[in-house]
Amino acid sequence: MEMTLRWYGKNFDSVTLKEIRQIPGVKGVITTLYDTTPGEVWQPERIAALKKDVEDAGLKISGIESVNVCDSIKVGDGDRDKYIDNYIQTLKNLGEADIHMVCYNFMPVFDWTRTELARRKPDGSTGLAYNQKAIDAIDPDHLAESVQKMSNGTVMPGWEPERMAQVTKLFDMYKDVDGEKLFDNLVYFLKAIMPVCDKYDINMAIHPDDPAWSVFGLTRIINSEAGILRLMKAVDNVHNGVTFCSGSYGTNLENDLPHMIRALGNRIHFAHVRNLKFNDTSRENYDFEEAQHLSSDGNFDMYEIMRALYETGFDGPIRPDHGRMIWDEVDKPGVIPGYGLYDRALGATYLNGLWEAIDKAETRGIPSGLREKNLHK
Ligand code: DNO
Repeated sequence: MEMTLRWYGKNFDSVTLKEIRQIPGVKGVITTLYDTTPGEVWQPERIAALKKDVEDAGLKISGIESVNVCDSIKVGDGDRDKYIDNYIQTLKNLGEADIHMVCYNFMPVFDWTRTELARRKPDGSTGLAYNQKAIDAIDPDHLAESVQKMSNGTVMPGWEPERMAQVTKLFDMYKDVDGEKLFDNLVYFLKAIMPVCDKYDINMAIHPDDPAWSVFGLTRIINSEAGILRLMKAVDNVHNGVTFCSGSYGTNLENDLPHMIRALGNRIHFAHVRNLKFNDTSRENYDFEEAQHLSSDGNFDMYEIMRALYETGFDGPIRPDHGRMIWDEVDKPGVIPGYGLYDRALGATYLNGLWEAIDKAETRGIPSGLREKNLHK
């Protein structure tokens, strides 16, 4: 595996490439052209400039998160083929720049959803949290205002005010899109882009729905082992792969994360590894918060997750995921919720430590016989 950190680009991120370069074991960044609009072609000069920024800092681009898919493709309207052609052109431009992993999602209207961006923990740090009652209290007709109130002025990617201003129109676009239609539109999109992915060896890595269920009555389909394996089968090409995000699939405690990793095997092209702490699992008041990465701080066994990745021979980019705000970082301008420096750096170091320990146990002959396990190929 290749340890990376997400970086939003020099005009958007409060974290610098120099800082990232100083985190032990981090060799690459996962980045994007954050100011492009879904549907637009990424121009070769802009990709080259981004690459130069990263390489001048002694790092490499390990992948893109995200080339967002526009709503026309998701709902399958009359413009979708035009936008798919644009997406193919963007992939070609990325392939020619020697970039081979692209993360994207297929969630209707919203990307990830949290109800609090700065819930205070006993140690004084803050982190993102989700509470079902807070979601249920939102009147979908006044979503834009509610989101603004919830987020206290900071904005989660995908929830920008310009987008929220159009939320009624967006909901309208999806009114006839049920799970089957969304799935068919996703398959249509993937089949159309596979030839360019084959040509340039680009691994597409779909990000799961976060949280792993429908929100505000909008259907969601990439949130369970059965759902993701169905997609792998429907477009059975190794370039049709997965971002394995423990913090997203893990929101639904019925998802057995190590089992899913083994079932997906070589279709995992990118991993987001983080922990969650559940405070209430009753349906009405389901409540979880994003915890420190350590197993002992949350509900996931991070060792088992890393071990499952190791056993499948995972060699793609991995990143620590959202971090808490610690050491007064919250006061830094431009910090994107969940994407400060310090806690993510601690996460990277912890994950590297787990990996080293697993690797040494394996290569020094501590019993396992694990590699021969039945993996999905
Ligand atoms: C949240 C992220 C997501 C992810 C997109 C992929 O922090 O993991 O926003 O980047 O869903 O397209």
